[in-house]
Amino acid sequence: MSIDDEPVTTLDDLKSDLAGRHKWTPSGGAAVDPAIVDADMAALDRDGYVIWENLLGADECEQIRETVGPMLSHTGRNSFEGRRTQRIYSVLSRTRVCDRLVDHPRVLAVLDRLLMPNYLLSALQAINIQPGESPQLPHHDDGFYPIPRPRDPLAAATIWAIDDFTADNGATVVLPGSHRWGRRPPGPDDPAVPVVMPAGSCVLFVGTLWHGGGANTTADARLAITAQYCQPWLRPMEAYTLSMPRDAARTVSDDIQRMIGYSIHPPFVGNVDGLHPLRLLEQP
Ligand SMILES: O=C(O)CCC(=O)C(=O)O
Repeated sequence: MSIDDEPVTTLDDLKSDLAGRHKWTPSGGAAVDPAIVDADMAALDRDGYVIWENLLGADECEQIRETVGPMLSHTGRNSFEGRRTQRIYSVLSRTRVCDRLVDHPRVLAVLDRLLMPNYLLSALQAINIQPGESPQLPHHDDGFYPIPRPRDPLAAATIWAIDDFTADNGATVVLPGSHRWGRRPPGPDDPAVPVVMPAGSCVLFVGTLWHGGGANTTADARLAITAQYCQPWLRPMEAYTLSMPRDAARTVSDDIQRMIGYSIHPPFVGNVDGLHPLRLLEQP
């Protein structure tokens, strides 16, 4: 390109991809049949959530359980984390075994429509709800961004069942349609539905949907992996560019690199010293 080729003549031009070496590329979600994504989006629009059964095989759930299980230790520090719930934060910086959940094509295909290009991974946690746990306080996941409702979601979450989710072992409880509510919290008359699904299944819901972990009145724990995603112009909950060593960041997929901050929200958000952050991964 010659120095006289001017790519920016209006402010709208600043919203385009100005990167030279590291242009935006389609996500792995592009491989999903658009008719399937249309149906997922219709469910999200109507209910605020969509359930996909059996996306993982029993062997994949077992591999996750074997890897994550030994990392589970202390229980929550308050009733929101869950006094009888074990959590592992920043799973992405500890193991590669959940990567296939984070960049699963069905998930990315929906996020590609729901959020802006270069959306970010906000959190990747394991949540093990133990016997005796009480229901978690209902909440919506983008509630800590101080932008009043009703509004479009600023984020989305997946919860992957590694154990079967049943009505009494702590299955996530959702309030269908609550993503459209204004400022009001749930009341006793609002229908709440446990997300009953077999191990290997996933529920994806928008950041405005009211939900919470369920009570576990059984004798067995309920293990789940949750990945949360947010708009590329928001601060994610977990700071992966701090927690993931660069050598580890080099080993993850292009989609995950993009989602952990090796990407730009045009024109400048996320730059490193004026350059695209992927240049850091090119350096030895
Ligand atoms: O574990 C669950 O089913 C839901 C947990 C949750 O919503 C949360 O901790 O924010």
